[in-house]
Amino acid sequence: MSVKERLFRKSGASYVVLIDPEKLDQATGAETASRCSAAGVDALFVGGSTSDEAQFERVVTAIKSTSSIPVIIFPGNAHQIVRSADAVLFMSLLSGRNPRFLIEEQLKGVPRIREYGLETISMGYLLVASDKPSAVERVSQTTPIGRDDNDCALTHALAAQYFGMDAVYLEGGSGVGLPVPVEMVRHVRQGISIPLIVGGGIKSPDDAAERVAAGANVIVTGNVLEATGSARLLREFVQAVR
Ligand code: 1GP
Repeated sequence: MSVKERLFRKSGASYVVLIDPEKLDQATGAETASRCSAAGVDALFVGGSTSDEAQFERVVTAIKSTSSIPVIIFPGNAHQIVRSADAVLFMSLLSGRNPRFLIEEQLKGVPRIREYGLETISMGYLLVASDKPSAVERVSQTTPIGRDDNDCALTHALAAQYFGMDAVYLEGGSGVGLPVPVEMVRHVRQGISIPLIVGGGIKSPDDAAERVAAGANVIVTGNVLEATGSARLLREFVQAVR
């Protein structure tokens, strides 16, 4: 079964944990992956703002050597395409108008994806405004979609679908105070037929469950588990999403 088929279940939603190799060493990365796997987390996204390629590769390799959980690169730039991963999100920041993140970084990544034979999961990445500017907004220098602009979000999501992309990601931004509004998740879900990933600022199993009820196919969390590291909270997230 491909990583894509495992990520986008035929029934029920998936829960993914985001790991940033800049914030942990190999041992901690491997330990976190084992804990996620034991709790029933469906996959790991590995990505971040770092461009330290060697550190990125070390953490992914350590995770793969200790755990069978699928590792999917969620690249911040083309340097984060590494051989040891299972798949890569081939994503375009469609909500922005910065050519670097629409197509330029992707072109830089193509030769390595080809060389390593990595599975690609194509994704329209849509940044949604929160209570404060997110790191993605700062780094990409793009304007997010307004929190109440449901039609703008849907139009962009449909553009991803019409391009033939595998999925849409509604991103609130890592570590923000307010996740993507439930109403926006519902509006986009009702208008598209491809899988919908939602992440950024999700802090509780209830936050996650509300977005699954509104139609999210995949929920992504990062900071909440980095802060607590709690195995119980991990299991609660798995239960809430399923
Ligand atoms: C960021 O959606 C992810 O791309 C995770 O965000 O760290 O806020 O959970 P958080």
